[in-house]
Amino acid sequence: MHPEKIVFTYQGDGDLASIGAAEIIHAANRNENITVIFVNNAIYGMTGGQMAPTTLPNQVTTTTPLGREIITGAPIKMSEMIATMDHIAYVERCMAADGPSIMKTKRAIRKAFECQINQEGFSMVEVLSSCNIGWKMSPVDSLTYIKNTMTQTFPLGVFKERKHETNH
Ligand SMILES: Cc1ncc(C[n+]2csc(CCOP(=O)(O)OP(=O)(O)O)c2C)c(N)n1
Repeated sequence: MHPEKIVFTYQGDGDLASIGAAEIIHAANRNENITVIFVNNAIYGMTGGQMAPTTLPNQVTTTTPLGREIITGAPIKMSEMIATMDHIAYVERCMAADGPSIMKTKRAIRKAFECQINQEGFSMVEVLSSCNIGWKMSPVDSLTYIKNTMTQTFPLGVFKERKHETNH
């Protein structure tokens, strides 16, 4: 409707990987020239800490009090899945766990917006993030959990970077 506008979404994992999973996959597949910031804290935080599709195996949530079992599915790796779409611009997974990782995340988000400004198409930055209340951990422990535990299931890195091409 307004191709001159800068458009971004800011979505949790409950939203992006579950409630809005169909929408994100087709927006990416259409190579919409938008930027998605995907805040993955592995639970539905706002509604009380229920299991999300990204919840880690054996992770305790309010709906998996004994830990997530495989019968409920394995953690969905949205960045890897979306990066299979060859024509999109950029997908990176970062974390917000300490000063350096936050600065790296900032650079990734900047790059994602530059893709959009340069009309290169769909860009997404996944940010592994804490929810210390939902995780029932101290804030400091939850940052350690991101670094040592979440990254085992959700490795950091660039999954898609299409250079020097324009989409439109
Ligand atoms: C279609 C729809 N279903 C249910 C809800 C209710 N709801 C609001 S926030 C939320 C949880 C969101 O979790 P997540 O996206 O992981 O974000 P977080 O709160 O963890 O940052 C839900 C289920 C909603 N807003 N829209």
